This record gives sequence, C-alpha cells and structure tokens, in this order.
Amino acid sequence: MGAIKEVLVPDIGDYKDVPVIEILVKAGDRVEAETSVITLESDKATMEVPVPEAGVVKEIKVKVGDKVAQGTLVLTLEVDAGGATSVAAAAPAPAPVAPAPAPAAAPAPVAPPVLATAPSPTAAPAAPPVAAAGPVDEASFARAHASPSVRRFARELGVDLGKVGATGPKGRILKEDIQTFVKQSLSGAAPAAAASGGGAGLALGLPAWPVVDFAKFGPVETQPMSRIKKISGPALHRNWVSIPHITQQDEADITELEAFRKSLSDDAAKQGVKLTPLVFIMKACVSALKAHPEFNSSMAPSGDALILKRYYNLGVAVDTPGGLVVPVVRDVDQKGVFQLAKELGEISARARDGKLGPSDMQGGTFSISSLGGIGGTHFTPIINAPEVAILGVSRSSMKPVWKDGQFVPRLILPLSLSYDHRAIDGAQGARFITHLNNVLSDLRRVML
Ligand code: CAO
Repeated sequence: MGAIKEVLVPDIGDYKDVPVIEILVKAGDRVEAETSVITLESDKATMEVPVPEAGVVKEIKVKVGDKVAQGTLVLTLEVDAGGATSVAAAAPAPAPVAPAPAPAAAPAPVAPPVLATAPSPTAAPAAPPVAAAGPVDEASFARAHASPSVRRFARELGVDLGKVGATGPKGRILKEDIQTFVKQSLSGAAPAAAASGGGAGLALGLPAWPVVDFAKFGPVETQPMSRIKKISGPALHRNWVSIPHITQQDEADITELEAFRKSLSDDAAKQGVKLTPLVFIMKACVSALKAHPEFNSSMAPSGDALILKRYYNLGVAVDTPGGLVVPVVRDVDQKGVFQLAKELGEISARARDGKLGPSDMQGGTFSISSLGGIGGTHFTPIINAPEVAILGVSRSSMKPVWKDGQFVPRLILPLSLSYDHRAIDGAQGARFITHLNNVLSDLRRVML
C-alpha cells in the first residue's frame, strides 16, 4: 500500500475564499499526475486544481460551495510511491470566465493559461457532433461561461456551448446542461423544448426554462395540447423570436361603414350570408396593399430583396375548438362583399369542423386576425411568415369624438398592424394604417 498524502490548494495568487464549483473525482478514483480534481471560480477566472502525483483518491475534504485559499486541504491521495505527507497540488490551470476579462483585470496566472476552448487535434469530437447542435461557433463557445472540464466535455461531444442553456450559479453552464442539450438534440425534442420555452432559451443562450412542480402549491390538471396547437406553437414561436415585429395601433371611425353594412343586411339575408365588418375590412386592406405593395410581399430567401405579389390572397385567423388556423381567401381584390362573406362563412365552417386541407392554408399574402366578435381593444398579432404583415382587428365601440366644435358619438374600430421591420420602415407602417383608416372611414375611397 502506498503512502497517504494530503493534496492542498496550491499558490493561487492573492485569491482568498475562492468557491469550489466542481469536484471532478470521487473517492476510489485512480488519477494520474496532473489530473484536475476540483475547479475553483474567482470573480475573474475558473481554475482547475490538479494532483501532483499519480495515485488513488482516498477521501475528498471539500465540497461544492466551500471557499478555499492556498493551503486548504482538498483530498487525501494514496500515492504510488513514497514521499512527503502533505503536498501542494500542481499549479492550477486558469480559464477565463465569460465574458472574458479585459487583460488588465486578468488574474495573475500561476501557470500559463490553458484554454479549454482552443481547438486542437486532440480535442476533436470523440463522438459524432450532435446533429441538432450544428457547427460549433468558436466565438460563442469562447464567450460561454463554463469551467475547463465542462468545456472539454462539450468539445468531446461536439456541442456548441453558445447554444447551451445554463443552470449553474451566475449563469454558468454545468455538465448536466450539456447532457440535457445533447438528449434534447438526439431525441429531436426541439419542438417540445421550444414549446416549453427551453428550445429558444438554448438557441438564444437564455437560462433553461424553469421546471416547477406546480402540484406542490395546489391541485392541478394536465391537459394535452391539441394537434393544431402542437403544430402551430413552434411556428408562432419561430415567427415571434425571429421577426423584428413592430405593432402600429390606430382607431378608425366606422360609423358610416356600419350604417352601410346594416343597410345591406336584407340583401345579405336574401343571399344567405352574414355580412360582418370583416369583409369590408378585407376590401379596405386590399386598397391599402395596392397603395403600399411592400405589405403584400415576402422577403427573398437571400434576405436582400422583397418579392412583391400582384395577387391579394388574405389569410383569416379562425378560432376553432382545436386551436387557431389561418385559411386563405383568394383574390379578394376581384370579389364583392357578399361573395367574400359567403367564402368566409364556408371556410371558417370547414375550419371549425377540422376539414381544411393544406392547400386551404397556402398562398396567403397578408393576414387578418379579427377578435372583433369577442372583445378587447388592441393586441399584438404575430406575423404569419413568410408574410411580412398582419392586421389585428378588435371590437368596435361608441366613443365621443371631437368634431366640428363638439363631441359626437362615433363608432370606433381599434386596429393593430404588426409588420416585419426588416422589410418595412416605421413611416411606411404609419402610412399604410393611415390609408386603411381613411378607407374604413369613407369606403368610397376604395374606388380611388
Ligand atoms: N366590432 C364589433 N362587432 C364585431 C366586429 C368588430 N370588429 N367583428 C365582428 N363583430 C360582430 C359581428 O358583426 C357578429 O355580430 P352578430 O352576432 O350581431 O351578427 C359577431 O361579432 C360575431 O362575428 P363573427 O366572429 O362570427 O364573424 P367575423 O366575420 O367577424 O369573424 C372569424 C369570422 C372566422 C374571423 C371569427 O369567427 C373568428 O374565428 N375570430 C377569431 C380569430 C382569432 O382567434 N384570432 C386570434 C389570432 S391570434 O391568436
């Protein structure tokens, strides 16, 4: 049996009370000389403390969270050969904490910094890179806040640390975070992760989604998501996080439009259709889209051009028991309000019966989400990519409006226009909604 030696924290410069953030070995482990056994983290750097000699770890004398300084007993080691009974560990290998400190703030290294981030032939992934993780972005890998051993582990698996959510103290990525990331990637769990918020968190470098046992606080019931929600959720999420939305609000005076609509109700009844404000809003939208064609466009895949469409197919969000769907009403510019009401009635009935086919939801150029039949004032509609804009319509209500020196009751319709700021400037957004407002206030302008 070899001699038992005590391994102490070596000279780590002026650092005192440095927390232990990782224990890298356990009792019974065989270690070679220079094997790192614990990781310390100061404000400026993480440092691994290696053992000076080969042997078997007998007892670990520190735990995660302990604060140590030079001379603190780290562990006892049964060494292969005889020697002194108490040895300072080999000099620690510091690695920068992200964000990397400015050179002036860097700790006085007691050994040349060994950056686990530096790619080297030996650091090539031992296993095939995780498919969903994609190529490693060296800059974001270097910026990630992780200890050298965690960096090494990420390298072995080909994981880009920049994409891994951190659950450790001060936003530090732990080994378990990488394991979670790999599991999610391998199981193709991106949609599930995205649904829980974790997927985007990982992609955006945000902390992992909190997992809470809600039942601890009161009775709960788990309700499975509908099929539509499972499909539309990730798409909505993608659109929300990847499109820079602006939502421009306005209020249109639709007093005259409403009078006109009511005047047509007998005709509508004869034709067996229900004439709601929505069909007039659709016509007004086409007028605004013709005047501002960039709202009726999609971004070219290259991202450096807009594809303007010379047809006017409007997606209309329909609330169904299974969730939100957006069937498309085609060639709205070529149809009158009765025809539109008929098609809208048919398509929303089919949507509610779950009878829409994929082609019913394709080819849209601009969308409308009308919550006017339900209530509320303004909201933020999410753009239906690859379209670049969507109009949200809320419930109209009578309001006092200052007109010709007095307040008069007018029917006011709240409008919320979301648009992709990459494709459309704010001034264009304001012009579009002003045009729309003018047309809704005086429908004769549709003919201009
Ligand atoms: N202001 C005041 N009243 C309105 C209105 C408005 N902006 N829009 C509709 N109404 C009235 C209608 O005139 C109708 O009144 P009556 O019952 O007196 O006839 C009533 O509200 C119900 O209208 P509707 O909702 O049946 O019809 P619609 O043409 O306005 O809308 C449809 C059709 C399919 C768009 C709608 O039923 C629907 O599903 N809306 C929800 C869309 C949605 O979920 N959007 C959210 C997307 S983001 O999650």
